[in-house]
Amino acid sequence: MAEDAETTTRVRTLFLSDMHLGTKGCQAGLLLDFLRDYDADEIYLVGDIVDGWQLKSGWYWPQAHNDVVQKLLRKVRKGSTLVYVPGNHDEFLRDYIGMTFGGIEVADHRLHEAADGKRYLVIHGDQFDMVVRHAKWLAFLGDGAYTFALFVNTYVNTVRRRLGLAYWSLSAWAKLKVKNAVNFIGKFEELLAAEAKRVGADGVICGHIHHAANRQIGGLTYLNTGDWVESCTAIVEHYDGRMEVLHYPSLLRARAVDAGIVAADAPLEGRRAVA
Ligand SMILES: [Mn+2]
Repeated sequence: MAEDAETTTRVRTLFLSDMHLGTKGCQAGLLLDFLRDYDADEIYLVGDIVDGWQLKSGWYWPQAHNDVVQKLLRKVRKGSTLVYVPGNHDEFLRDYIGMTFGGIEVADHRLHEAADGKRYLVIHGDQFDMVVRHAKWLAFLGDGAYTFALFVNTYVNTVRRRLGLAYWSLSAWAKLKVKNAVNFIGKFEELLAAEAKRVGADGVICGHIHHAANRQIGGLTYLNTGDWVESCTAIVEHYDGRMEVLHYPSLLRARAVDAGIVAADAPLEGRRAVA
């Protein structure tokens, strides 16, 4: 029933990130429903789709997580283009950048041209963790230090992976420093917008910090896909090039209210968890 053309919304592009499949936090049920509701010509998986770090410390792979993968593969078979931009939790895929598997392309980042001609840098965003944390020092040390921090960030994560250490998470770290979390998110957003400008794009579409957004920063469009652990959000590009952040629990509630199933002031579906 959910596959009916009537109930499926088709969009030009769908951007999803931070599903963290392979962890108990992943809201695979809601994600499956979302994937039944939306179809796209092109799908970008913007990193942290499968949580390789978590799977290494104990296998957790329920049927629903399999279903999500099957659902995505099915969309590819039916003609959707799929680009997988790995993040830090699925960085094992970074060894396969530039390769294509069964119609799925693995890319470190990508310039996406929207229907209105706007160009967006699509990147997970963890590459900037080190810069966010040491912003003051780097500003003091200058341009070379910035490039060096980007390099060190990648190197440190690779070494941690080889040593079998747990991943280091910017969002978890920022949340511990609650007072500063807003500053860190702001800094992350500014840096990603600056990177888009540096590569000559009009905006950036990233994930990583589990904080969906659609805002203008210094004349650039900053879009964040959010996640499927806490907020259950995605970005869609409509056929006119308009970008929209979808908060799926809100969409479900609006539908239920329309159908008279739920009162307008009922709480949102989906639980809150700590990433
Ligand atoms: Mn990440």
